[in-house]
Amino acid sequence: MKFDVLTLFPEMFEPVKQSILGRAEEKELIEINLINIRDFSQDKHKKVDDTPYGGGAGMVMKPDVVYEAYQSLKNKNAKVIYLSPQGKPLNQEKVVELSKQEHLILLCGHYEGIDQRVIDEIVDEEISIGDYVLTGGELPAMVLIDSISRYVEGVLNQESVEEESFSNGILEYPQYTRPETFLGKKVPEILQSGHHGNIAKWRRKEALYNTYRKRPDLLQKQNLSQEDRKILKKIENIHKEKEEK
Ligand code: 4H6
Repeated sequence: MKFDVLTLFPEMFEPVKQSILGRAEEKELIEINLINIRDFSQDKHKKVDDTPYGGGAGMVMKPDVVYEAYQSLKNKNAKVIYLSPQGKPLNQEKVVELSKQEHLILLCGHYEGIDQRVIDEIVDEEISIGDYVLTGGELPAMVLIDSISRYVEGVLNQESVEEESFSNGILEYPQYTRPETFLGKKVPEILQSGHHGNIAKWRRKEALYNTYRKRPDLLQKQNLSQEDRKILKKIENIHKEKEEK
């Protein structure tokens, strides 16, 4: 998977080029190509922004500079993604969909954003990582790179990727490791029983319970099995009983 990143702040990506993704890059499973948009300014002062037409606060990134940076890319067949608060909210389904691409171009805006004309010309998809405002599109681009890379074969143990939270649409079950007793609290006995069938059932119940308590909205979208519905009914009833007390 190749990422071309158009940004005014390439240094910000250094941490991502290390750790897990760094190793994946070493193995050449992932390539992060950073393009400094400022290198394409024709101006003697390397100016990349200007005041907004119509007035108002802040500055707007110049369309010509962004366009030249884009034109410098070798392969322009790839999807261009603009990270912006106006984009479609990112979710795991979108992450999985994008992970099937072999090449993505990520456009990071700064100041008040980028001149609309160049966006209309080069951008295929506008994505937001959530309903809040950041100073630039770099952190969202890193979020996208990190979340997509987990699905690139060989980057992670694919077994754990398939098992995890969200890939099946509900939250995960709780995890435990040694010591067996911590602050007087014992690990749930069933996890030491060695009975894989019972452990799987217990984990499914805990996952459904977690989702019911913390993200009931996720349950609405689910195609739950007959068995899951039964478990949820029980969870709901236990909850109601507690409220009545
Ligand atoms: C493009 C357009 C993404 C990029 C405007 C980017 C949040 C997200 C930015 C802006 C971002 C997100 C600049 C508009 C600062 C507000 C950079 N913020 N903004 N949620 N900021 O994915 O002012």
